[in-house]
Amino acid sequence: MSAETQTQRCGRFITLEGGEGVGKTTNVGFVCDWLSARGLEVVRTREPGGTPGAEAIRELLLDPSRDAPWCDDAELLLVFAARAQHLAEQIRPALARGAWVVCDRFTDATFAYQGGGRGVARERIETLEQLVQQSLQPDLTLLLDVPVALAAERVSGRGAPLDRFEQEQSTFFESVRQAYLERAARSERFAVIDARPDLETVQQAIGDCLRERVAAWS
Ligand code: T5A
Repeated sequence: MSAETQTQRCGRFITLEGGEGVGKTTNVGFVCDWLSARGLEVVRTREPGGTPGAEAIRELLLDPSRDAPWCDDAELLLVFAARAQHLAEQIRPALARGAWVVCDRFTDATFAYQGGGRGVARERIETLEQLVQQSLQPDLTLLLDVPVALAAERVSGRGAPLDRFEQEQSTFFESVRQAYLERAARSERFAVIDARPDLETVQQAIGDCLRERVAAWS
């Protein structure tokens, strides 16, 4: 753990990541329930969003009815503007008081979507990551991995209107998936969960992973 994390916070920070429709939102609930059942204070949140200001930026980012698309740098800056507010108002205070924060997406999504998907250089993202987060990183990132075609079936199965990202082509989502998997291969912070099977099997795997990691932290 970094010097900052040792001295300025005592809660744990868990993120769930993956492409569209892999089951993050469904399983954030499972992780929160798992931790709450062990008597921990849990804060459930998401990105982009998590605070009123960051949720307003989320609307700007996801709105499919915009006449002109955001340029890549504007999209990147909006993502980090939302994150700065979220960290200041929600995540850092929660961690400082000892709560466990469970977040549906965080900066790995920026490396996957803006980096892998849009082609923004990794160094540009890292510069903003350093500016906004300093040394703060998740303690554990559950990467839910599903082939793009299966994830698309799950998204369309929900029958909800598609947001601006969900309207991208499958090549975009293949690049996003690849970027996530490459990132996960480079860091022990990640646990890659095969999210293809039925929900019960996926949640068994997530529970096993949580048991192992939480035991290692105590
Ligand atoms: N973004 C975000 C960036 O570009 N950069 C960033 O830095 C950040 C933080 C946010 C968008 O913003 C972009 C990425 C995103 O496009 P979002 O709402 O957080 O949007 O992300 P989505 O992926 O769009 O969220 P979804 O709700 O669409 O997908 P989930 O949460 O992965 O999937 P979920 O849980 O809703 O499940 C989808 C369906 O599948 C079923 C569920 O019941 C549901 O119907 N399901 C399963 N069915 C069978 N078997 C299983 N194992 C199943 N698991 C779930």
